[in-house]
Amino acid sequence: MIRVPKIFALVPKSLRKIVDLNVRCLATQGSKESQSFTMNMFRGQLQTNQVFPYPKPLNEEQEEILNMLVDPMETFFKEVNNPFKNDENASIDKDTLKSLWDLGAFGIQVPQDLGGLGLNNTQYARLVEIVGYNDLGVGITLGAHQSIGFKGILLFGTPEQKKKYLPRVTSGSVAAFCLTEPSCGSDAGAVRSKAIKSTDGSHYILNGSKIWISNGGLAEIMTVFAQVPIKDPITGETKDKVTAFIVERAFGGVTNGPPENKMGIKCSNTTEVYYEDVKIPAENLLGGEGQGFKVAMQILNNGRFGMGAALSGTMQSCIKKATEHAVQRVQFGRTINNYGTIQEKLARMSMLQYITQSVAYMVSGNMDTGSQDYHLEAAISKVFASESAWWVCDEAIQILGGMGFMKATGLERVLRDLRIFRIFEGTNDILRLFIALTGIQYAGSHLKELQKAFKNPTANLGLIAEEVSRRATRVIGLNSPSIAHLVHPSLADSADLCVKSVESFGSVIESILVKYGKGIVDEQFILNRLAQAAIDTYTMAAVLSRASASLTNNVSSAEHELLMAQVWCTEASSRVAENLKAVGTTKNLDVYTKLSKISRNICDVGGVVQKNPLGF
Ligand code: MYA
Repeated sequence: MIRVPKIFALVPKSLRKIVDLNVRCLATQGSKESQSFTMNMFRGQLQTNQVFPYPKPLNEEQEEILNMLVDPMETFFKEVNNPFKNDENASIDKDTLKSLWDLGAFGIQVPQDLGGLGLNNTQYARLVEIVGYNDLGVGITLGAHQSIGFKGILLFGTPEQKKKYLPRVTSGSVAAFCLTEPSCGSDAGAVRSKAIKSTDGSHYILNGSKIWISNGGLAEIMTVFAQVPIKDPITGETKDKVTAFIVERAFGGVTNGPPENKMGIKCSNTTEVYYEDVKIPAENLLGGEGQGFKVAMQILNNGRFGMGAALSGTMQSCIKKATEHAVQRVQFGRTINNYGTIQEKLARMSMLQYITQSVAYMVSGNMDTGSQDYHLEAAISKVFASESAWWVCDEAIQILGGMGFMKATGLERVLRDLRIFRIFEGTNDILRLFIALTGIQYAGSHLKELQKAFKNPTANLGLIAEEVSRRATRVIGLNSPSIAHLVHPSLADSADLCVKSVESFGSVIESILVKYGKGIVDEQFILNRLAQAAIDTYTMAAVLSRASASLTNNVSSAEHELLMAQVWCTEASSRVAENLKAVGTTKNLDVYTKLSKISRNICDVGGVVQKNPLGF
C-alpha cells in the first residue's frame, strides 16, 4: 500500500472535510483549467501565459493597414466632427454620419468580403481610442452598432445570417442591442418580452418592449432578447427561456419612442423600442432556442475591452488639457505645475491612463491570439476604465479651476458623457460581483476536487502532493513562485509585490470558502473587497508586463513607464493587503453589519433618519 506522506498534515483539517462548496455562482467555468491570470489568482496560483510577455498581436501588414486608417479617422475628428454641436443638438447631423459610414467606421470588424474593414480586436481598440479622445457620443453611436448591436451576428450568426446582414450593417443600416426592459436591468435574465413559435415552426411572433436602447430610433437591424416557451424533451415541462433573434424594423410592428433627454452622450440616440406582433422568420433565431442569456453575456464580454480602449483616449485628452493649463497658469509667482498638489494630480491621472490602456490592449491582444478565458479581465477593463476616466476628468476640471467649469473648455461635456460608463454594459457594481463570484467558483471547484482526492488519497497522490508542496512553500516561505524572470530587472521588487498579492489571495479565498460555503453569494460587502483586490492585482501584472516590454525594447518613454509601474505596484499591493484583511477581521465584519443596519434604517423611513442638529 502506498503511504500518504506526513506532509499531508499541512493541509488544514477544515479543508480535508470541506464544507459544502457547491457555490451557486454567476458564471460557468466549472473545473476547467483556465488560462486567465485573474481566475487563477483566486486559487493563489500564478498563471502568467496571458500576461507575459505583453501581447503584440499585429504583424507588419496589420500595423500598416491600421496606420492607413488612423490618419483619416483623426482628420474626420479635426475637420468634420464638432462635439460641441453634437452635444448642443443632441444628434449627429447627416453629413457627419455619412463621413463615418464612408470611413468604414461602422464596420470595423466585419470581414472585408462582407463589406467591412476586417480588423481584429487590437486594431479596433486603436481606432476607438481615437474616437474616445474626441467624442464619446459618437463613440456610443458606433459602439452600440458594432460592439453589441450586430456583434451577435459576427459571433453566433450562421453563414447565411452573416451573408445576409453583415453587408447591410456596413453600408447604411444601423444596428442595436435590445436587452434592457423595465423589469430587466442588471438582472439580465428577467426579460418579459415574449416570442411564440408558430405551430408550423416557420416563424415566431414577438411582443414586448425595451427601454434605453442605444440607436433605438435609428436601428434597422436589432439583436432582440425575448422569452420563448420551450418544452423539455425529457420532463415534458414547458419553461420560458431567453432566446436571441435578429429582428428587422422592416418586419413590421417595430416602433420606437422619442429620443431620451440624457445627462450626457446626448448626440447618441436612446429610445424605447416596442414590438407588436412582429413576425420573425425562424431562420432569424440567433444562437439557438433558449441560448439567449449566454448569447447576451458573450456579446457583452466580447465588447467590454472597447470601452477601456475608448476611455484611455478620453483620459489622454483630459490630461492634455490639464497639462496645457498647468504649465502656463501662474499663481503665487510660479506656474502651478511646480506645486506638489498639481504634480500629484497629473502623475496619478497619467498612471490611471497608462493602466487603463495597458489592460485594454492586453485583453484585445489575448482575444486576438485566441484566448477564450478573458471574461474577468474584460470586466476589470470596463470597471477600471470607467472609474479612472471619471476621476481623471474630474481632476482635470479641478486643475483648470473656474476655467474647467466653463462649457467652452469641453471638460464639463466629457464629465457628463463619462457618467454613464459606470452604469451601462453591466454596472460596475454587478461586474465586481461577477468578478468575485466567478473567481470564487473557480477556486471552489479546485478545492472540491481536492476534497474528493482526500477521500481516496492513494489514488490521487499526484494531485495531493502538488497541493501539499504548494502549501509547504507558502508556509515555509521557501521557493515562493516568482515572476522575476518575466519582468525587467528594474521591476523585480515590484514583481515580488504582485506575487505576494496573488499568494495571499489564495489563502484568503480558501478560508472564506471554508467559513461561508455557498453562503458567500450573499456576502456582498466581502465580495466587493475581493473584487477590488483582484482588480488591483491584475492591474499590477498588466503594468509590470507593459513597462518591462518598454524597458527591454528601449522605448523612449521606458523610464517614465518604470516610475509609473513602480508607484502603482507599491500602492496597489498595499490596497490589496488592506482589502484582503478587511474581509476577515471582526472589526471590519462589525462595520459591515452596522452599515447594513444604517441602510435598513434609512429605507424604513424613506430617506435621512436624523433631524437637523437643532431639531428643525
Ligand atoms: S446593454 C445592457 C447591459 N446589461 C448588462 O450588462 C446586464 C448585467 N447583468 C449580467 O451580466 C448578468 O445578469 C449577471 C448574471 C452577471 C448579473 N459570461 O444564473 P446566473 C452564465 C459568461 O448566475 P444571473 C447596455 O448597457 C452563468 O455561468 N457566462 O445569471 C448598452 C450561467 O451558466 P450555466 C455568464 O444570476 C450599453 C448562466 O449564465 C456570464 O441572471 C451601450 C446563468 O447565470 C458572463 N458574463 O446573473 C454601450 N454571466 O447555466 C455601447 C453569467 O451554464 C458600447 N453567465 O451555469 C460602448 C462601446 C465603447 C465605445 C466604443 C467606441 C467605438
